Amino acid sequence: MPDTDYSSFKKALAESKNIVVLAGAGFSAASGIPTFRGAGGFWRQYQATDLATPEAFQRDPVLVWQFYQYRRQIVMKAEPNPAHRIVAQLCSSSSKLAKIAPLATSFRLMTQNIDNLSTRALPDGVSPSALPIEIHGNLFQAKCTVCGLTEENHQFELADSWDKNQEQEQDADTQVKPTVKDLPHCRQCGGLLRPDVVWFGEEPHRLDETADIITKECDFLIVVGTTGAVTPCGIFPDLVRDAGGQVAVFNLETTYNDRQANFIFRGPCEETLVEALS
Ligand code: BJW
Ligand code: ZN
Repeated sequence: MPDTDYSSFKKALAESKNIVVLAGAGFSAASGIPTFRGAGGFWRQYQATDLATPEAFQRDPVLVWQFYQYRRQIVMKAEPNPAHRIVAQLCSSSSKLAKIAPLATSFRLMTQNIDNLSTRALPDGVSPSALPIEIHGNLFQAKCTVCGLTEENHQFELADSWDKNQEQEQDADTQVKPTVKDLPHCRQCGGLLRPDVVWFGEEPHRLDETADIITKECDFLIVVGTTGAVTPCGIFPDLVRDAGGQVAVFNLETTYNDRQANFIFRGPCEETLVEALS
C-alpha cells in the first residue's frame, strides 16, 4: 500500500540525491489553465485528432492555430500558482533545496505543459539548469514547416480567436474565418510556421536527455497533476522504480501511475505539494 503520510515522504526525500518533478496539466489547473481529459478538459468537447496531430494541421492549419491562439490568450492572463512557485524555488535555490533534501545534488522539473508558467515562476537570471525541460514544447515558440527554423512567437494576428469562432459556427454569415495567409510565416524562407508543440505521433523534445535523467540519475520522482495516459511520460514512473528509485504521486484523482507509487497524496497539488515540499 502506498504511504500517504507527509512525514514519511519528507524523510524519504531527505535521503534522495537526484529529484525530478514530472508535471502535467493539473499542475497549472489552479492558474485557470484548462486540462485535457478531466471535467471541462479540451478533449471532452473537441477531438484531439482534430487539433493536436500533424494530420490535423495539414488538414486545417487555421483551426489549429486558432486553438493555440486561444490558449495563448488564456495563458497570458494567468499567473503561476503556489505549486509552480514552490517547485521554482527548489529548482533555483540550492540553500532552499538543502533544507528539505540535504544530500540532493539536483532538483529538476520536467513538464508536459506548454504554458510557460513554470519559467515565469522562476526568479530573473537563473542558471539554465534551473529551467524546466518542456517535453511537449512551448506555446510561445513556433517552428517553420519548411526550413525548421524555431523562434519565439507571440503573434496575435488572427482575425478571431478559436472559442469565438466556435460560437459563431451557427451563424456563418457573421463569421470572419481567417485564411492561411493570415497565419504566421517564416522570416527566413516564407514557409508556414506551426506551434512548436509535440503532437500525437511526434517525438517529444529532449527525449534522449530526459530518458538519461530518468533511467540513470533520478532516485526520487514526484509526479504531479498528470493522468499518466500519454507516453513517454506515462512510463517514467515504471523506469524510476525499475532502477530502484521511489515515486510519489500528487493528484486529485487516481492515475495510471498509482500502481508504481510509494507515496500518494490525493488533493489539489497547489496545496498538497506545498505542504510536502515546505
Ligand atoms: C490535478 C489538479 C490539481 C487536475 N491538483 N491534480 C496510438 C496511436 C498513435 C499514437 C499512440 C497510440 N498509442 C500510444 C501512442 C503514443 C502517444 C500516446 O501516448 N497516446 C495515448 C493517448 C494512447 N504518445 C505520443 O504520440 C507521444 N510521442 C511519442 O510517444 O513519441 C515516440 C517517438 C519516439 C522517437 C521518435 C518518434 C516518436 C507524443 C504525445 C504528445 C501529447 N501531446 C499533448 C498536446 C501537447 C500540446 C498541447 O498542449 O496542445 O500533450 S496531448 C495532451 O496530453 C498534452 C498533455 O501534455 C498530455 C498529458 O496530459 P495530462 O498532463 O495527463 O493532462 P490531463 O488533462 O489528461 O489530466 C490532468 C490530470 O491532472 C488529471 O489526472 C487530474 O486528476 C489532475 N488534476 N487538477 C492535482 N489541482
Ligand atoms: Zn523557414
